[in-house]
Amino acid sequence: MVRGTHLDAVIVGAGFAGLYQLLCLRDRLGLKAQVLEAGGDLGGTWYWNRYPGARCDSESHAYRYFFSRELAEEWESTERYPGPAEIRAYLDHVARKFDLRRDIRFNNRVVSAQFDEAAKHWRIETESGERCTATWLVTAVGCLSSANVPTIPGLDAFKGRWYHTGQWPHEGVDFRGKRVGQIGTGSTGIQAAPVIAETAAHLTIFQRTANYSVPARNAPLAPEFQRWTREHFEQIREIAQSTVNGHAFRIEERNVADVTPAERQAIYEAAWEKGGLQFRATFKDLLTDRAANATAAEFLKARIRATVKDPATAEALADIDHPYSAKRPPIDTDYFETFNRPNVTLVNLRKDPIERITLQGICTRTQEHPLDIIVFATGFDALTGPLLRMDIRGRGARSLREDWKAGPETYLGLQVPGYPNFFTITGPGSPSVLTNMPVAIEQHVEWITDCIAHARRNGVQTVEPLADAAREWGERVQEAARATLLYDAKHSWYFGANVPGKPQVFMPYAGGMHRYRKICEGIAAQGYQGFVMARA
Ligand code: NA7
Repeated sequence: MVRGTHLDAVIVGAGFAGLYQLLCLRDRLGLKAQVLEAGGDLGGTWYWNRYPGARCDSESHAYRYFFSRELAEEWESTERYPGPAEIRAYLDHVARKFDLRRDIRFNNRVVSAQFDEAAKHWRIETESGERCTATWLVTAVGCLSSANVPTIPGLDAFKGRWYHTGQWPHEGVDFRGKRVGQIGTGSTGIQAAPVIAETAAHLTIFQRTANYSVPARNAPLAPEFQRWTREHFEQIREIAQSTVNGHAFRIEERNVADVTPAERQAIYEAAWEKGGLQFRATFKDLLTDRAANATAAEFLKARIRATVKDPATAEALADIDHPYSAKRPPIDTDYFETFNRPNVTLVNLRKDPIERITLQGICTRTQEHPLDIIVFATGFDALTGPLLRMDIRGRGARSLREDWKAGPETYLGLQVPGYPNFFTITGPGSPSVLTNMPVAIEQHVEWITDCIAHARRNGVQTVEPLADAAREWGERVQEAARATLLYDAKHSWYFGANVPGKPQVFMPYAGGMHRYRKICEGIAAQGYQGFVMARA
């Protein structure tokens, strides 16, 4: 239930971003604020993503809030990478500690928000028809929360069950004795397949784009490491807040060409043994120099060939068409080993594309694959999807869906021209998905909080960016991407390429979290340059 008719602030979403934004606006600024959340409980991404094998790719000691040392001392992570249940428990702990639940309304999906120019506030409506108004509207809807179920003819008539990994049933899915088809081999599919294969009668994996993966090497955390992370809270925070990606490890200063081939091989082997996203931090030019990147790519392809016993399957898995890390690099637990199981088959969609779904299964060009269950590990309508699912209207009832037809236009990924008092936490145009998310979230939440505090102190009624500032920022976002190999993988979801009809624009800011943080700080210090702060 939406309480009251007018609020100072409405925050949409109760994940990492929404909780911290509520805490900042309510307890630090004293605002009457409320969170509206579509799900039945806290968690955001982790409320919905409960598929088999789901686990965060960021390490536990970095995938957390850094605003409170006390909080860090109270919370004990149990594994190297947190799973969805542990993340939800952590957020529940945060909500209890700061008494946040009393201002969160669950099962309230926001469907529309319109800026009322005369009253200078937002009119917000939920799916059930509840209405409220708010001076400030902050979206904390996540970047990967709008499921992408591809339109494949025949799905409606499929006699079996089908699921999208991002909308997984809370009671789980029983794969025992079932013939399962999994479409998608991104981070999610790579996590899910080994676990599904353990119980399914047969698992057929439909691969469109072959992918690199590095072992995650998840394990219970040793008490000494847990103690170390508590004792080194400030150092870990300092690293996480000053690195390119917001992780608690630094990218090595060396280039690939600085070492001999033998040294390079030893470095890659050590990183492989260590496991995780740190593999891409072994050399500083991996994402900027094609030849450098090719050495990592070859190392990883050789690992696939050495692991997968069937040569044709190994070749299909190693036939990767983009530089390492140019698409989001997955980490895994026994993914390639899974293809050595007798109950697992790979279908290479590049050679044998899906034509339709039949009553009994999936029909590719050459054959029908009979299935009881189809798992869509097909990703998300990333970054813009969760925002555009709502009908957001700014000045003159202009529509965000219309304004972003050719791609998102934001200033710093924080605000949109023509949409006053509207802030987008980790919105398109900010580092967002290229980072360890909680670090990017904290930076945005604190910046937004300071901006609102500044506006209130100065009698400012509306804050919105200049159109020119947004246009120039958009150019900087493209420029930053072009300086990296991320720009080479035109078929990645960073460009929106996974959703048919979506404009092909590189969406996140690839210039680095450390640089972005300084840009935002500088803009605020110069009196919010590029923003219009209107008093009337
Ligand atoms: P991703 O990374 O978008 O992966 C989705 C996968 O599904 C990928 O292999 C896609 O192939 C495949 N896909 C998507 N649509 C289709 C169709 N129509 N047919 C066949 N295959 C398809 O999503 P994830 O959920 O794995 O990961 C999202 C993020 O969550 C991840 O990056 C982390 O940040 C956490 P494609 O590569 O597009 O050819």
